[in-house]
Amino acid sequence: MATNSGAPSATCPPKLWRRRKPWRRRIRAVWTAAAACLFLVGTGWCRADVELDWIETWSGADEEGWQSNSGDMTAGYTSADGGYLQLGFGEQPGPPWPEDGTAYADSGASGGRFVGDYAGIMTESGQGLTAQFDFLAEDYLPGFVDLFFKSAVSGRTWMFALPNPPAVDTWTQYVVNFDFAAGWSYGPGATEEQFLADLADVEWIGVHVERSLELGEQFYGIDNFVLYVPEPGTWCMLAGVALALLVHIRLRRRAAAPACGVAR
Ligand SMILES: [Ca+2]
Repeated sequence: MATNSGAPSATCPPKLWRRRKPWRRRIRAVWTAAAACLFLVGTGWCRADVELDWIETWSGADEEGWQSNSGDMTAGYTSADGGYLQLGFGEQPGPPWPEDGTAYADSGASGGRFVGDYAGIMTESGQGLTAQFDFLAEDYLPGFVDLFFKSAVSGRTWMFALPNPPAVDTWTQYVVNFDFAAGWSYGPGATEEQFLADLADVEWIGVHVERSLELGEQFYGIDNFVLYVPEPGTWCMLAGVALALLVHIRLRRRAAAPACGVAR
């Protein structure tokens, strides 16, 4: 007489496993996937600090936490052109003085998406990290435009000099690689070893502007600021998709397996 003792056989899994309902297996699969994702975040594969490919468009009707580090320059929201961060210098009585300032994002700006461990991203991706933003000179061409970042590792502020925009009232896109050889420096004696070490903890990143020597009030703009390197984000997305697909395939195969005398 055939019995259902629960003992494993070549065609049927153990009784306890066979008694589990499909919805319980699905819940367990979801918990497994969640644990895997937490593991990936914990080991740095999916970074929680720097958010790659996230674009600050200033479409939320405020400064998104970005601020000016200088009393010479204001950093405020404007709704013009769909919203951007507007940097302003007041009228000077003369003689002209090259006022400057940096509009920066720290851990309190844009959800802290632009600060953290840049070096880790570069190591994991095996490629460089890139910053990109659009810049507008509304009335006058600036004296200088630079990309700055301050490292919490050393306290040093690194600078990358950008070419002046070609014309006023036209948006110019700047793309800057975090490649020491491209021209990053904090001053005499700067080395690539220091640069890479300092990228391990970026305290803030920002756009430095020195005003035109014209005496009149003048405004500049920043928009669409983003950090990106394709590989890490794409890798995690693909890993997540592959994991979900694997779970789905296993569930489908188990659902299609012989019932072995156990009601489902
Ligand atoms: Ca915008």
